[in-house]
Amino acid sequence: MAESFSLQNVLDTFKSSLSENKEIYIQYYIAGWKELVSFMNSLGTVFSFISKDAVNKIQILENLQAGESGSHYLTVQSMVKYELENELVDLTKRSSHPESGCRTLLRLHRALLWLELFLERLRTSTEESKTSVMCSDAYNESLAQHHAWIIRKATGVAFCALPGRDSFFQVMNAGSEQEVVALLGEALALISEVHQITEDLYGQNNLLELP
Ligand code: 1Q0
Repeated sequence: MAESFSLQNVLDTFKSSLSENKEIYIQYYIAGWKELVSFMNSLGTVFSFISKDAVNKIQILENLQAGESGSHYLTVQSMVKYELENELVDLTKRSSHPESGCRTLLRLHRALLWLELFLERLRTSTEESKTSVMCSDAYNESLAQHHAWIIRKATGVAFCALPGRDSFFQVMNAGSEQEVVALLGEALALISEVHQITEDLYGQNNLLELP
């Protein structure tokens, strides 16, 4: 990434991920996550276990896109159709397709809900609000239910190492507090649209609990 992190970049990449007919381009969806991961890496090594997993999932999707069947991995919609029609998804327990695109993207999709809840808390926060609390509240409402105890524990420790609200507002690189809040609103509308489209698609295909 050439230029430094900004919320605008994240917003722009997720914007590019939405096609005219509301399909989601995997390439830009992944690019959005890459932006977020690079930001997380700048927070310190306490977060390495999280970014390693995110990078691993991004890599799995990139490999699928670069592979022989890459053309089927253009959008989330085409991926779901292709993998289901060709029985490339482990539906009840991990066996012959432990790293399907569908189950891999589902993990990022669940994390996107965390991001949505966290950014909404940041947007409506006051100077006294603690990022660690906002972060763990958002986590408990989303990802935590999918994580084993040991991961929840490690995640809790990492949250305590988060910088304060001021640094978050600065790092978003969007100007004054009011400008950040406005941009957060814009980003949230988009992130929640992308999340909802994926949620509906996965729900219709019974993919929301993939092992
Ligand atoms: C800045 C704070 C970062 C907090 C991130 C919260 C998410 C916690 C996730 C903990 C993941 C623990 C590592 C392993 C988990 C896996 O077991 C799990 C399931 O996968 P599997 O293969 O075992 O079934 N994996 C996941 O749930 C995927 C987790 C992906 C997390 C991606 C997080 C990317 C973080 C981005 C930083 C966002 C900064 C937001 C503020 C930006 C301001 C514009």
